[in-house]
Amino acid sequence: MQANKLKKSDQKDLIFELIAKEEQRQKEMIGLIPSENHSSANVRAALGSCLSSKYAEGYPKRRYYEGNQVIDEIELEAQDRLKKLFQVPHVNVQPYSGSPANSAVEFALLEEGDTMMGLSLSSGGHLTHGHPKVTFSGKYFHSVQYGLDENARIDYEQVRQLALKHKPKLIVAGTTAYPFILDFAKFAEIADEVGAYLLADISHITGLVVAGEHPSPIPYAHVVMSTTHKTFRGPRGAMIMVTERGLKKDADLADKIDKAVFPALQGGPHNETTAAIAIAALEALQPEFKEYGKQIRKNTDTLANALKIGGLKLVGDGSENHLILIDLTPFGEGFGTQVAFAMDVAGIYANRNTIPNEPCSPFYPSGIRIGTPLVTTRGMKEKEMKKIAQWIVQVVDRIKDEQLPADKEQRRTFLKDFKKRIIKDEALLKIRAEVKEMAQNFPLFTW
Ligand code: DSN
Repeated sequence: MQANKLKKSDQKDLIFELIAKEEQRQKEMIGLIPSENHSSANVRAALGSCLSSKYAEGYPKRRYYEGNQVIDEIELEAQDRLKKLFQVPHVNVQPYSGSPANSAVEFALLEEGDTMMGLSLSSGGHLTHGHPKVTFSGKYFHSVQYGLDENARIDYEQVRQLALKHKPKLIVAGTTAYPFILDFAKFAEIADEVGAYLLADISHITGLVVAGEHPSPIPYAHVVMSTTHKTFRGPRGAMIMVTERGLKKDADLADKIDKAVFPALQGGPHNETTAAIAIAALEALQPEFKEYGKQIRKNTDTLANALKIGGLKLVGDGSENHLILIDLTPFGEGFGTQVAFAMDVAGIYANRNTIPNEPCSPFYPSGIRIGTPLVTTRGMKEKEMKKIAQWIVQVVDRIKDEQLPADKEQRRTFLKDFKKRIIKDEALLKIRAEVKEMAQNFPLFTW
């Protein structure tokens, strides 16, 4: 009980010690999770501000609480900056994060039982894009999932055939583990052919779109949704944009989206996040942001090539965005868990991930998902990417004999024992020391 009492100064609270510990971890390690990013001091200052003390249910000038004069100005400014950045007529900045935002779009556009289409999770899609049985989108709607062709690219002919057959009301073009460019024009052509709405979920690639390093969905999609904390480099949050094309298809579209976010699915917006999104939008409007996007692409290509030179196989043989999927099947099926854990011991954190046509299982996947948004924000360039690739190759080589037992019952015991042993592995700890030495030279956020 004593330990739970507030100390004289909040600064001595254990939680602050843990925050400092996490900051140190981030500084000493190399983050390759493609959906994470470091944000600026200004973004973080807004998140820790008095704005979180205020309720503001409703929209600017139409609130259900008094005292929102300043909050209104902040939300309108956030909307204006994003409208300018993306050249769209309508933006909603209130969704709490990506999944609530996608749920809101689906709730706005579909009735229970209506058909929607999205990329399957195992092909690099997202849970909220209609993953069957366990998700809102898969349970309440009739979900049809499309997949990839033999080159690990979206199979647009399959998308078209499925759309013609099932006549979806909504087609989602969006990914979470897909290393290639999305052809929004092709998606729009298919959506138009069957009269569907097209939702582009650009959460992973927003920063690249802003920087001109990925084609923009704005001329093609009716609704564009994105989280704000990935390549966009803002706070944890999301935005839903309605395009001119969307308003042409459905004059009430903006109103439907707003009503789905509030009051249908959410209560009071997180004003501190709204302010931080506005700050991130201003940062993204600066010419330096384009340099950031360019460097992400250079870093990803360099990392991908160096991994291939080191003997690793990549899904689709490379990357056209910020993300790389390493296919570990040449070493053995279901090797992703061991590699992700060993990389973490060596100071490099990433995701274990399924690969297309996963031969093992989502619990024991055969791939690793990595990306360069975090390291690029830290100011790392091609030289560092080559070094990181070498370390990853060394880690894989070090543990290549640590294969999952064929017997499913024995897998859990094997992994428990593997983790216990590998956390003390001298070769991996030596890499960790080298990683720390390099990482410490790079602040978390450089401009
Ligand atoms: N969790 C996000 C990602 O890692 O891609 C998707 O929601």
